[in-house]
Amino acid sequence: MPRSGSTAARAAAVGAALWLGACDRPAPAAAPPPPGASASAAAPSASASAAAPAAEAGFQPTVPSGVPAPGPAPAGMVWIPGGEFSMGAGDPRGLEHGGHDSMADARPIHRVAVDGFWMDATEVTNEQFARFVKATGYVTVAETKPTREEFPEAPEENLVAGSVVFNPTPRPVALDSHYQWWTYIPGANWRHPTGPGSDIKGREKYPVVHVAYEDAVAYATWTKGRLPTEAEWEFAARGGLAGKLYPWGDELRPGGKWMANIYEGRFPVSGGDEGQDGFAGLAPVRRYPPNAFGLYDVAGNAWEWVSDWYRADSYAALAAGVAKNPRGPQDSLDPSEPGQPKRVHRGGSFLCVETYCSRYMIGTRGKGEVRTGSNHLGFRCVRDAPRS
Ligand SMILES: [Ca+2]
Ligand SMILES: [Cu+2]
Repeated sequence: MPRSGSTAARAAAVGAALWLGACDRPAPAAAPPPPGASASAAAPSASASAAAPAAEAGFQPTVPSGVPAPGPAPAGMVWIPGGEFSMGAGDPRGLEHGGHDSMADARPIHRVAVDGFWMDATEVTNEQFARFVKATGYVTVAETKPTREEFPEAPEENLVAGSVVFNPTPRPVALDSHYQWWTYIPGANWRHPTGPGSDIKGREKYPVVHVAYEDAVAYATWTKGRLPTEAEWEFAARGGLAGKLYPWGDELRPGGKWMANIYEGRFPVSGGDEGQDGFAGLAPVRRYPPNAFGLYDVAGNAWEWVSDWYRADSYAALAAGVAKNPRGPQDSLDPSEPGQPKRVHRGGSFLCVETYCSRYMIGTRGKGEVRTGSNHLGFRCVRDAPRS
Protein backbone atom coordinates (compact mmCIF):
# COMPACT_ATOMS: atom_id res chain seq x y z
CA MET A 1 0.00 0.00 0.00
CA PRO A 2 1.41 3.41 -0.85
CA ARG A 3 1.95 5.74 2.02
CA SER A 4 2.52 9.41 1.90
CA GLY A 5 4.82 11.50 3.91
CA SER A 6 3.86 14.91 5.46
CA THR A 7 1.11 16.79 8.11
CA ALA A 8 -2.60 17.24 8.06
CA ALA A 9 -4.28 20.47 6.68
CA ARG A 10 -5.99 23.68 7.11
CA ALA A 11 -9.01 22.66 5.11
CA ALA A 12 -10.17 21.09 8.34
CA ALA A 13 -11.12 24.66 9.10
CA VAL A 14 -14.04 24.14 6.87
CA GLY A 15 -14.98 20.71 8.15
CA ALA A 16 -14.34 19.35 4.69
CA ALA A 17 -11.10 17.50 5.10
CA LEU A 18 -7.80 17.39 6.87
CA TRP A 19 -5.12 17.05 4.23
CA LEU A 20 -2.51 14.43 4.85
CA GLY A 21 0.52 15.71 6.73
CA ALA A 22 4.23 14.97 6.37
CA CYS A 23 4.08 11.84 8.49
CA ASP A 24 0.66 10.70 7.36
CA ARG A 25 -0.37 8.07 4.89
CA PRO A 26 -3.63 7.72 3.02
CA ALA A 27 -6.35 5.62 4.56
CA PRO A 28 -6.72 2.08 3.16
CA ALA A 29 -8.94 1.81 0.10
CA ALA A 30 -11.81 0.39 2.14
CA ALA A 31 -12.09 3.54 4.25
CA PRO A 32 -13.77 6.60 2.75
CA PRO A 33 -11.01 8.58 1.04
CA PRO A 34 -10.61 12.26 1.84
CA PRO A 35 -12.30 14.51 -0.73
CA GLY A 36 -10.07 14.85 -3.74
CA ALA A 37 -8.17 11.61 -3.19
CA SER A 38 -8.07 9.43 -6.26
CA ALA A 39 -9.06 5.78 -6.10
CA SER A 40 -5.97 4.70 -8.00
CA ALA A 41 -3.71 6.27 -5.41
CA ALA A 42 -5.07 3.90 -2.80
CA ALA A 43 -4.49 0.76 -4.86
CA PRO A 44 -1.85 -1.65 -3.57
CA SER A 45 1.46 -1.45 -5.39
CA ALA A 46 3.03 -4.81 -4.67
CA SER A 47 5.03 -4.73 -7.89
CA ALA A 48 6.70 -1.44 -6.96
CA SER A 49 7.74 -2.77 -3.57
CA ALA A 50 9.04 -6.02 -5.01
CA ALA A 51 11.23 -4.08 -7.43
CA ALA A 52 12.52 -1.68 -4.78
CA PRO A 53 16.33 -1.56 -4.66
CA ALA A 54 18.36 -2.46 -1.62
CA ALA A 55 18.90 0.32 0.89
CA GLU A 56 22.43 1.30 -0.05
CA ALA A 57 22.29 0.61 -3.77
CA GLY A 58 22.90 3.53 -6.06
CA PHE A 59 24.90 5.77 -3.76
CA GLN A 60 28.27 7.05 -4.88
CA PRO A 61 30.77 9.08 -2.87
CA THR A 62 30.05 12.69 -1.97
CA VAL A 63 32.54 15.10 -3.52
CA PRO A 64 32.52 18.39 -1.61
CA SER A 65 33.47 21.38 -3.72
CA GLY A 66 36.25 22.42 -1.39
CA VAL A 67 35.14 26.02 -1.86
CA PRO A 68 35.97 27.81 1.39
CA ALA A 69 33.54 30.12 3.12
CA PRO A 70 33.52 33.42 1.22
CA GLY A 71 33.71 35.46 4.40
CA PRO A 72 32.61 35.55 8.00
CA ALA A 73 29.42 33.59 8.64
CA PRO A 74 26.22 35.62 8.97
CA ALA A 75 24.81 35.31 12.49
CA GLY A 76 23.56 31.83 13.26
CA MET A 77 24.60 30.42 9.88
CA VAL A 78 27.18 27.88 8.77
CA TRP A 79 28.91 27.46 5.43
CA ILE A 80 27.78 24.58 3.27
CA PRO A 81 30.51 24.11 0.67
CA GLY A 82 28.37 22.55 -2.04
CA GLY A 83 29.58 19.73 -4.25
CA GLU A 84 28.30 16.63 -5.91
CA PHE A 85 26.39 13.88 -4.14
CA SER A 86 23.90 11.07 -4.50
CA MET A 87 20.41 12.17 -3.51
CA GLY A 88 17.54 9.98 -2.44
CA ALA A 89 16.83 7.02 -0.20
CA GLY A 90 16.83 3.27 -0.57
CA ASP A 91 13.92 1.14 0.56
CA PRO A 92 14.38 1.04 4.34
CA ARG A 93 11.88 -1.73 5.01
CA GLY A 94 13.57 -4.60 6.76
CA LEU A 95 16.27 -2.38 8.18
CA GLU A 96 16.37 -1.82 11.90
CA HIS A 97 14.09 1.19 12.62
CA GLY A 98 13.28 1.29 8.89
CA GLY A 99 9.54 1.22 9.28
CA HIS A 100 6.94 0.03 6.77
CA ASP A 101 7.22 2.53 3.95
CA SER A 102 9.17 1.82 0.78
CA MET A 103 9.91 5.55 0.32
CA ALA A 104 9.43 5.08 -3.42
CA ASP A 105 9.14 8.84 -3.95
CA ALA A 106 12.82 9.20 -2.92
CA ARG A 107 14.03 7.18 -5.91
CA PRO A 108 15.76 6.83 -8.23
CA ILE A 109 18.82 7.77 -6.25
CA HIS A 110 20.42 10.29 -8.57
CA ARG A 111 23.47 12.49 -8.88
CA VAL A 112 23.15 16.17 -7.98
CA ALA A 113 25.56 19.10 -7.79
CA VAL A 114 24.85 22.20 -5.71
CA ASP A 115 26.79 25.43 -5.26
CA GLY A 116 27.90 26.53 -1.80
CA PHE A 117 25.61 28.58 0.44
CA TRP A 118 25.07 29.75 3.99
CA MET A 119 22.51 27.89 6.04
CA ASP A 120 20.87 28.47 9.41
CA ALA A 121 22.52 26.14 11.91
CA THR A 122 19.12 25.60 13.53
CA GLU A 123 15.47 25.75 12.69
CA VAL A 124 14.14 29.31 12.99
CA THR A 125 13.16 29.83 16.62
CA ASN A 126 10.19 31.56 18.25
CA GLU A 127 12.47 34.36 19.37
CA GLN A 128 13.74 34.94 15.83
CA PHE A 129 10.28 34.82 14.34
CA ALA A 130 9.01 37.22 17.01
CA ARG A 131 11.66 39.76 15.97
CA PHE A 132 10.44 39.52 12.40
CA VAL A 133 6.81 39.99 13.41
CA LYS A 134 7.68 42.90 15.65
CA ALA A 135 9.62 44.63 12.88
CA THR A 136 7.11 44.06 10.11
CA GLY A 137 3.69 43.49 11.66
CA TYR A 138 3.46 40.29 9.66
CA VAL A 139 0.38 38.14 10.28
CA THR A 140 0.64 34.40 9.57
CA VAL A 141 -1.89 32.32 7.68
CA ALA A 142 -2.93 30.54 10.88
CA GLU A 143 -3.80 33.90 12.44
CA THR A 144 -5.97 34.90 9.50
CA LYS A 145 -9.67 34.09 9.12
CA PRO A 146 -10.08 31.68 6.18
CA THR A 147 -11.95 33.40 3.38
CA ARG A 148 -15.08 32.43 1.51
CA GLU A 149 -13.06 32.56 -1.72
CA GLU A 150 -10.67 29.96 -0.41
CA PHE A 151 -13.37 27.68 1.01
CA PRO A 152 -16.53 28.33 -1.03
CA GLU A 153 -18.45 25.39 0.45
CA ALA A 154 -17.60 25.84 4.11
CA PRO A 155 -20.25 26.63 6.71
CA GLU A 156 -19.72 30.20 7.92
CA GLU A 157 -19.06 29.07 11.50
CA ASN A 158 -16.09 27.00 10.31
CA LEU A 159 -14.28 29.97 8.83
CA VAL A 160 -12.20 30.56 11.94
CA ALA A 161 -8.46 31.23 12.17
CA GLY A 162 -6.52 28.30 13.55
CA SER A 163 -4.10 25.54 12.78
CA VAL A 164 -3.58 21.81 12.94
CA VAL A 165 -2.42 20.34 16.24
CA PHE A 166 -1.34 16.84 17.18
CA ASN A 167 -3.92 15.57 19.61
CA PRO A 168 -2.96 12.22 21.18
CA THR A 169 -5.69 9.62 21.24
CA PRO A 170 -7.13 8.49 24.59
CA ARG A 171 -6.41 4.85 23.77
CA PRO A 172 -4.47 2.86 21.16
CA VAL A 173 -5.92 3.11 17.66
CA ALA A 174 -5.37 1.51 14.28
CA LEU A 175 -2.93 3.71 12.38
CA ASP A 176 -5.23 4.01 9.40
CA SER A 177 -6.62 7.53 9.65
CA HIS A 178 -4.78 10.69 10.52
CA TYR A 179 -8.09 12.27 11.57
CA GLN A 180 -7.69 10.39 14.82
CA TRP A 181 -4.72 12.42 16.02
CA TRP A 182 -4.74 15.67 14.03
CA THR A 183 -7.27 18.34 14.96
CA TYR A 184 -7.91 21.79 13.59
CA ILE A 185 -7.79 24.02 16.67
CA PRO A 186 -9.27 27.52 16.41
CA GLY A 187 -6.75 29.96 17.86
CA ALA A 188 -3.76 27.69 17.41
CA ASN A 189 -0.86 29.55 15.79
CA TRP A 190 2.83 30.21 16.34
CA ARG A 191 2.15 32.17 19.53
CA HIS A 192 -0.22 29.49 20.82
CA PRO A 193 1.23 26.19 19.65
CA THR A 194 -1.42 23.88 21.07
CA GLY A 195 -4.30 26.37 21.09
CA PRO A 196 -5.51 29.49 22.90
CA GLY A 197 -4.58 28.12 26.34
CA SER A 198 -0.91 27.71 25.39
CA ASP A 199 1.85 30.24 24.77
CA ILE A 200 5.56 30.46 23.97
CA LYS A 201 6.81 31.94 27.22
CA GLY A 202 9.95 30.00 28.09
CA ARG A 203 9.96 28.52 24.59
CA GLU A 204 12.09 31.24 22.96
CA LYS A 205 14.63 28.68 21.72
CA TYR A 206 12.06 26.25 20.36
CA PRO A 207 11.50 26.06 16.62
CA VAL A 208 8.67 28.29 15.48
CA VAL A 209 5.78 26.11 14.27
CA HIS A 210 2.39 26.68 12.61
CA VAL A 211 4.02 28.44 9.69
CA ALA A 212 2.56 28.08 6.23
CA TYR A 213 4.89 28.07 3.23
CA GLU A 214 4.23 31.75 2.52
CA ASP A 215 5.00 32.63 6.15
CA ALA A 216 8.37 30.89 5.89
CA VAL A 217 9.10 32.69 2.62
CA ALA A 218 8.14 36.05 4.16
CA TYR A 219 10.52 35.51 7.06
CA ALA A 220 13.33 34.30 4.79
CA THR A 221 12.93 37.30 2.51
CA TRP A 222 13.03 39.67 5.48
CA THR A 223 16.38 38.17 6.51
CA LYS A 224 17.63 38.63 2.91
CA GLY A 225 17.70 34.88 2.57
CA ARG A 226 15.46 32.25 1.07
CA LEU A 227 14.30 28.72 1.73
CA PRO A 228 16.68 25.96 0.65
CA THR A 229 15.90 23.84 -2.37
CA GLU A 230 15.29 20.21 -1.59
CA ALA A 231 18.69 19.32 -3.08
CA GLU A 232 20.49 21.96 -1.03
CA TRP A 233 18.72 20.76 2.09
CA GLU A 234 19.72 17.15 1.53
CA PHE A 235 23.31 17.96 0.58
CA ALA A 236 23.61 20.01 3.77
CA ALA A 237 21.84 17.49 5.99
CA ARG A 238 24.07 14.65 4.83
CA GLY A 239 27.06 16.57 6.16
CA GLY A 240 29.45 15.26 3.51
CA LEU A 241 28.63 11.59 4.15
CA ALA A 242 27.33 9.43 1.30
CA GLY A 243 24.32 7.12 1.38
CA LYS A 244 23.99 7.06 5.15
CA LEU A 245 20.62 6.50 6.78
CA TYR A 246 21.09 9.37 9.23
CA PRO A 247 23.05 12.63 9.21
CA TRP A 248 25.64 10.99 11.47
CA GLY A 249 25.86 7.46 10.02
CA ASP A 250 23.90 4.24 9.73
CA GLU A 251 22.96 3.62 13.34
CA LEU A 252 19.99 5.37 14.90
CA ARG A 253 21.69 5.42 18.30
CA PRO A 254 25.45 5.13 17.89
CA GLY A 255 26.90 3.81 21.13
CA GLY A 256 23.43 4.03 22.66
CA LYS A 257 23.38 7.83 22.31
CA TRP A 258 20.27 9.64 21.09
CA MET A 259 21.12 11.93 18.17
CA ALA A 260 17.69 13.37 17.35
CA ASN A 261 14.32 14.14 18.85
CA ILE A 262 11.88 11.56 17.51
CA TYR A 263 9.10 9.53 19.11
CA GLU A 264 9.58 6.44 21.22
CA GLY A 265 6.64 4.48 22.48
CA ARG A 266 3.12 3.78 21.40
CA PHE A 267 1.90 6.18 18.71
CA PRO A 268 -0.31 8.24 18.88
CA VAL A 269 -1.61 7.54 22.33
CA SER A 270 -1.83 10.06 25.13
CA GLY A 271 1.20 9.43 27.34
CA GLY A 272 2.62 7.13 24.66
CA ASP A 273 5.60 9.35 23.85
CA GLU A 274 8.14 8.02 26.33
CA GLY A 275 10.69 10.73 25.63
CA GLN A 276 13.65 8.34 25.97
CA ASP A 277 15.57 10.72 23.70
CA GLY A 278 15.18 13.45 26.32
CA PHE A 279 12.01 15.09 25.02
CA ALA A 280 8.37 14.14 24.74
CA GLY A 281 7.08 16.61 22.16
CA LEU A 282 9.08 19.43 20.60
CA ALA A 283 12.58 20.26 21.92
CA PRO A 284 14.53 23.50 21.95
CA VAL A 285 17.11 23.73 19.14
CA ARG A 286 20.72 22.58 19.69
CA ARG A 287 19.95 19.80 22.16
CA TYR A 288 21.48 17.05 20.03
CA PRO A 289 24.90 16.90 18.35
CA PRO A 290 25.22 18.79 15.05
CA ASN A 291 26.20 17.08 11.80
CA ALA A 292 29.62 17.52 10.24
CA PHE A 293 28.61 20.85 8.67
CA GLY A 294 27.44 22.20 12.04
CA LEU A 295 23.71 21.83 11.40
CA TYR A 296 21.44 20.94 14.31
CA ASP A 297 18.23 18.92 14.22
CA VAL A 298 18.22 18.07 10.51
CA ALA A 299 16.64 14.81 11.64
CA GLY A 300 13.62 14.96 13.91
CA ASN A 301 12.20 17.74 16.09
CA ALA A 302 10.35 19.83 13.47
CA TRP A 303 9.77 19.20 9.78
CA GLU A 304 11.21 21.92 7.56
CA TRP A 305 9.72 23.57 4.47
CA VAL A 306 11.94 23.58 1.40
CA SER A 307 11.19 25.46 -1.79
CA ASP A 308 10.51 22.60 -4.22
CA TRP A 309 7.03 21.65 -5.29
CA TYR A 310 6.29 18.08 -4.30
CA ARG A 311 5.77 15.44 -6.93
CA ALA A 312 6.04 11.75 -6.13
CA ASP A 313 7.77 11.28 -9.49
CA SER A 314 10.10 14.27 -9.48
CA TYR A 315 13.31 12.23 -9.05
CA ALA A 316 12.49 10.13 -12.12
CA ALA A 317 13.09 13.18 -14.29
CA LEU A 318 16.63 13.48 -12.90
CA ALA A 319 17.69 9.85 -13.27
CA ALA A 320 20.41 10.46 -15.86
CA GLY A 321 23.50 12.64 -15.58
CA VAL A 322 24.18 15.18 -12.88
CA ALA A 323 21.44 17.65 -12.00
CA LYS A 324 23.00 21.08 -11.34
CA ASN A 325 21.26 23.16 -8.66
CA PRO A 326 17.88 21.53 -9.32
CA ARG A 327 14.91 23.60 -8.18
CA GLY A 328 12.25 20.92 -8.35
CA PRO A 329 9.35 20.36 -10.71
CA GLN A 330 7.16 23.10 -12.17
CA ASP A 331 4.04 21.89 -10.40
CA SER A 332 2.86 19.64 -7.63
CA LEU A 333 1.31 16.20 -7.68
CA ASP A 334 0.71 14.02 -4.68
CA PRO A 335 -1.15 11.01 -6.05
CA SER A 336 -2.90 10.64 -2.67
CA GLU A 337 -4.36 14.15 -2.81
CA PRO A 338 -3.94 15.33 -6.39
CA GLY A 339 -5.94 18.51 -5.94
CA GLN A 340 -3.73 19.99 -3.24
CA PRO A 341 -0.72 22.16 -4.06
CA LYS A 342 2.12 20.79 -1.95
CA ARG A 343 5.71 21.69 -1.25
CA VAL A 344 8.32 19.35 0.13
CA HIS A 345 8.98 18.97 3.84
CA ARG A 346 12.27 17.50 5.04
CA GLY A 347 13.80 16.04 8.15
CA GLY A 348 10.96 14.43 10.07
CA SER A 349 9.75 15.50 13.48
CA PHE A 350 9.29 14.62 17.12
CA LEU A 351 6.34 12.52 15.98
CA CYS A 352 8.31 10.22 13.67
CA VAL A 353 8.24 6.66 14.94
CA GLU A 354 9.10 3.45 13.13
CA THR A 355 5.64 1.97 13.67
CA TYR A 356 4.15 4.78 11.59
CA CYS A 357 6.67 7.04 9.84
CA SER A 358 10.44 6.58 9.68
CA ARG A 359 11.16 9.89 7.94
CA TYR A 360 13.87 10.72 10.45
CA MET A 361 15.92 8.86 7.81
CA ILE A 362 17.81 11.48 5.90
CA GLY A 363 17.00 10.88 2.23
CA THR A 364 13.26 10.48 2.75
CA ARG A 365 10.66 13.05 1.76
CA GLY A 366 7.56 14.57 3.30
CA LYS A 367 5.17 17.10 1.85
CA GLY A 368 2.34 19.37 2.81
CA GLU A 369 -0.35 21.60 1.42
CA VAL A 370 1.17 25.06 1.17
CA ARG A 371 -1.23 26.99 3.42
CA THR A 372 -1.23 24.38 6.16
CA GLY A 373 1.02 24.63 9.18
CA SER A 374 1.02 22.38 12.21
CA ASN A 375 2.76 22.05 15.53
CA HIS A 376 5.52 19.87 14.11
CA LEU A 377 6.41 21.92 11.05
CA GLY A 378 8.97 24.73 10.92
CA PHE A 379 11.79 25.81 8.60
CA ARG A 380 15.32 27.13 8.29
CA CYS A 381 16.78 29.58 5.78
CA VAL A 382 19.76 29.74 3.46
CA ARG A 383 21.59 32.68 1.97
CA ASP A 384 23.52 32.78 -1.28
CA ALA A 385 27.21 33.53 -1.18
CA PRO A 386 28.16 36.75 -2.93
CA ARG A 387 29.13 36.02 -6.55
CA SER A 388 32.87 36.16 -6.95
CA1 LIG B 1 11.26 12.68 21.56
CU1 LIG C 1 7.27 11.29 10.35
